[in-house]
Amino acid sequence: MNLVVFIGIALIFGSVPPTLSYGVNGGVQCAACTIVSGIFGQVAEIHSTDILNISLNICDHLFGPSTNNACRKAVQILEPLLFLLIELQGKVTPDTLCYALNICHQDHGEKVCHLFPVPSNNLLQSEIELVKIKVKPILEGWYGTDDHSKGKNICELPGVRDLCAYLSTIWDGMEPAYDFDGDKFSSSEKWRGSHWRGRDCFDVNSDIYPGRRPYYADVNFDANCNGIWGLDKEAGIPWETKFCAASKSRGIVMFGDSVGAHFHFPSAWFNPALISKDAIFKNPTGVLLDEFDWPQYSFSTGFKNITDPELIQGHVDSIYLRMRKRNLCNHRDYQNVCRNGATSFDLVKNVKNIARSFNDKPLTILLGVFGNDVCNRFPDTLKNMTSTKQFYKNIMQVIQSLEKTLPAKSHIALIGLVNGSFIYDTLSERLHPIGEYHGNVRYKDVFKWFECMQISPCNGWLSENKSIRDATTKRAVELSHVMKYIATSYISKNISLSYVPNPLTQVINNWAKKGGEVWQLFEPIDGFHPNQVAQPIIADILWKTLKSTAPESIGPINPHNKEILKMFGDQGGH
Ligand SMILES: *[C@@H]1O[C@H](CO)[C@@H](O)[C@H](O)[C@H]1NC(C)=O
Ligand SMILES: *[C@@H]1O[C@H](CO)[C@@H](O)[C@H](O)[C@H]1NC(C)=O
Ligand SMILES: *[C@@H]1O[C@H](CO)[C@@H](O)[C@H](O)[C@H]1NC(C)=O
Ligand SMILES: *[C@@H]1O[C@H](CO)[C@@H](O)[C@H](O)[C@H]1NC(C)=O
Ligand SMILES: *[C@@H]1O[C@H](CO)[C@@H](O)[C@H](O)[C@H]1NC(C)=O
Ligand SMILES: *[C@@H]1O[C@H](CO)[C@@H](O)[C@H](O)[C@H]1NC(C)=O
Ligand SMILES: [Ca+2]
Ligand SMILES: [Ca+2]
Repeated sequence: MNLVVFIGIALIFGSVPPTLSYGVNGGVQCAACTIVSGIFGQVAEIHSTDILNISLNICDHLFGPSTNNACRKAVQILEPLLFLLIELQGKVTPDTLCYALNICHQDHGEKVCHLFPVPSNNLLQSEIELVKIKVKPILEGWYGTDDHSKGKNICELPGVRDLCAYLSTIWDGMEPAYDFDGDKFSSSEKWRGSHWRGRDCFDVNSDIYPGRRPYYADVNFDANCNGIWGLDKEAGIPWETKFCAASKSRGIVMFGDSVGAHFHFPSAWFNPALISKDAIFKNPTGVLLDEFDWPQYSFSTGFKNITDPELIQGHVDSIYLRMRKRNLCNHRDYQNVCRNGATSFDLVKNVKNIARSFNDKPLTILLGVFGNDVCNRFPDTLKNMTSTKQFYKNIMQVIQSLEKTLPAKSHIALIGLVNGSFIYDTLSERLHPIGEYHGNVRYKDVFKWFECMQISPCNGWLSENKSIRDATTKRAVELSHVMKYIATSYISKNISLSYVPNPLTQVINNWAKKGGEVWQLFEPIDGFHPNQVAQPIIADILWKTLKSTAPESIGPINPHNKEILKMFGDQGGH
């Protein structure tokens, strides 16, 4: 089985904490089983004999070609299942298979959930009984002959256990895995490295990192990693002093959730016709290490041109790039401190992961939780949303802890929540990628199925019931008002605050005005994260807002940019 997809889906679209057991009727694991069987069933239709080879091949891309990597072991354990999948394809739906495996089941008092169409629940039941006979020997091979009727956790299987452990380790912290001096900046890209924060130009000295003030004017070395150092011997002035001292240079932080981190699940991995192609699995490890996030291409801290078109395509523009262009002294001074699924409660905990001390250069923080405070997976979704009172408390707590650590003249831009009404309206009747091959699964089917298993990334906005969707929008608007209220009423001695309405409404309107379709702006797999088409448009709108409402947040244009370019070239790159 394709464990990459398995685990990716297990995080249901970047909106939930990295845990593999929640929901009812089998929850996340049932979802993963059904989706993976769905995709691999389609692969089996196209290249039936190659399915094992394709899986092993994916493992080799993931862990390097060695005969006993954790993934290969897992595939070998799951191999009998792959052959069953080939045998059953076209005869029963993936739901049936996962029920027969008991990964999906019907908990007491819950409905039967299924993603793919079945004529009736009775038929589903009788098919399940038939397939159960076929999977019995497989289950006995895995768990022995004792009672395997209870739902077992796939991560308990011998070969699969290592893989699950590996993934939970890499998704544990928000600090770089490779950071030899402990300053939270890294010299490698992935695993919370320079894709997330400016590259550490000397990773064995914690006094050298992006965003600090120069050390003795950076005459002897580049203490702030902006590529500018040394002495203008003719004038007897350090270059850093000459070019940057009066420039009001500053850094940028994106602090928030999966939207800020730019969550993206490569849709080629959902495409049975492409899944056998080598190119699309060129770098799955990197995707995993970055938690399915692509901050290096995001509207906030993106800095890199896209070079993996099999996985993601489009143009990159960001607040960081524009601040850098405005003042080259800002080079590498960016941090993306976002986590998939973060709510305002998580911000209170995650704020300590922002690397900035009182003596560093001032910072502009874009603080935005786009929806997780109103999005939850519970049946009584409205009752489980963050209240305005609690939201106020959380955001104030974040601001107050930042005030204690941020350099003077820092700025916090509070970004309002998204109005998610558009999601259901634009997607519900469209085919979901998992259903494209057979034309049989629409987004509304996926939404309903998630709701049924209580694993929905957002019961409120993905509900069939319009009054629930409207109530969700209402709460989001109220929480945005809280942010606006804080930004306009809270007086701070040390920092300034501003409110930025969520840019997505304007992004959608501008796009529609130009004749675009709304769905073209969002990730096809999950339907609500802004995709790479939307990212540069968000950057543009956000930039214009910041420039007009809080010009101090972006700083002035540095008149020395041309000289810096001439003297220091690409300033060491990113
Ligand atoms: C699997 O791949 C190997 C090497 O690429 C090849 O020799 C073998 O024939 C393939 N097996 C199948 C069933 O396609
Ligand atoms: C990205 O591509 C554009 C256009 O090809 C080029 O002007 C720019 O320098 C590139 N940026 C980086 C960071 O490589
Ligand atoms: C959801 O709301 C219900 C009813 O108010 C409450 O009993 C339950 O604990 C809440 N669940 C969570 C996870 O907040
Ligand atoms: C503001 O900065 C000063 C140091 O200049 C610090 O002592 C003080 O705690 C800060 N104020 C607040 C409200 O945190
Ligand atoms: C939210 O967006 C919908 C369109 O998707 C619009 O009809 C509605 O008025 C908006 N609600 C608010 C409160 O802005
Ligand atoms: C929609 O939700 C509202 C509020 O929870 C409820 O009162 C109403 O009965 C629901 N409508 C339908 C058709 O289920
Ligand atoms: Ca470091
Ligand atoms: Ca420097």
